[in-house]
Amino acid sequence: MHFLKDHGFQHPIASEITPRAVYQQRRQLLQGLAAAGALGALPALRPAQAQSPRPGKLAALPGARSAVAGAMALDKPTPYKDVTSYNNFYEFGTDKADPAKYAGSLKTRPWTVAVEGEVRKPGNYDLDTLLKLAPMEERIYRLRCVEGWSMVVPWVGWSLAELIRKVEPTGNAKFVQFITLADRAQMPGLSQAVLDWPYVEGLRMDEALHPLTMLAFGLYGEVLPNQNGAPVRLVVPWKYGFKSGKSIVKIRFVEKQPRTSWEAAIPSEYGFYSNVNPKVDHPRWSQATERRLGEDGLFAKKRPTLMFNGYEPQVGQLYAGMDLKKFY
Ligand SMILES: Nc1nc2c(c(=O)[nH]1)N[C@H]1C(S)=C(S)[C@@H](COP(=O)(O)O)O[C@H]1N2
Ligand SMILES: [Mo]
Repeated sequence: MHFLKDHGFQHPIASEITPRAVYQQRRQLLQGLAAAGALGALPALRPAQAQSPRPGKLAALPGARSAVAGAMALDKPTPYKDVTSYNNFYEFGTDKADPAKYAGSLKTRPWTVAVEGEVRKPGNYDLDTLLKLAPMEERIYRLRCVEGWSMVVPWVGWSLAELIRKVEPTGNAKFVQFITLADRAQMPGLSQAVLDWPYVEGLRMDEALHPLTMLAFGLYGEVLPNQNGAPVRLVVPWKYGFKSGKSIVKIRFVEKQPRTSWEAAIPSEYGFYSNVNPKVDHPRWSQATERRLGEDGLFAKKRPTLMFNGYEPQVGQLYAGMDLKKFY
């Protein structure tokens, strides 16, 4: 859906690259929509299907207004088509094309996220409450998969810290666990014993509270397509993609470092931290370079991978003094 094509809006700044200019234009429009009070006027969610229309607009303020302004990726956003057709979402199959093909069966409403564990205000948050919990921001982040490919995504959401502060963690809350949906009726991939379902991930408390860490509800100014983790997913841009759990149903605050699904499956390959690090190779893949979806050829790994995926100025301090080879 290219709603910008028809609305007749003239962008005041001439830009060198057409897709970027179009995109900037869209951002300005979104800004206008948000200012005009369109925020919250979400259309009904529809299941995502390959070739089907996109799920509908999701207005957001540009993240440039927020505390994370300096971290915004200047890279050209990866085309919507690539972002939504080349996915890892093993609950729908292990082929990159499977999630777009099969995630249409995911029912994203009603949806609640349970918040439990070491918090003073545990409870169930329904999707509508979450959508209004904090102002929606658009943030363009790089996403680097441990398999050696990457993309640049304009996410829509807000800092996870907004929710964390509201639920008032106790002094015992040292880690946060993210539990995602595991429903055999909706997720054909669950019949394969690839991982111990549900898919669970975790962050250290300071990582979870970091302003870059976000709960995302949309991308490209629209509601998240199911294959990207609808209706709500985590985005942790300085860590390998698998730390960013999709279709989250539970957030649990705990005292001890929780075991993640990937750690449980292959502990020698997947650590708890999994910070993007070009100097620490995965046993099966070099992490020095990466292939950018939509730019590099299918197998060419042309780009040097950046320390902490380029977010070292923002997050490096979290790991000061830590041996990143040991804590991979
Ligand atoms: N529930 C769940 N979340 C998941 C995964 C998954 O298989 N199941 N795959 C992860 C991996 S390996 C990556 S790289 C990212 C991919 O997100 P994207 O498809 O939106 O690019 O989602 C992560 N979150
Ligand atoms: Mo990944």
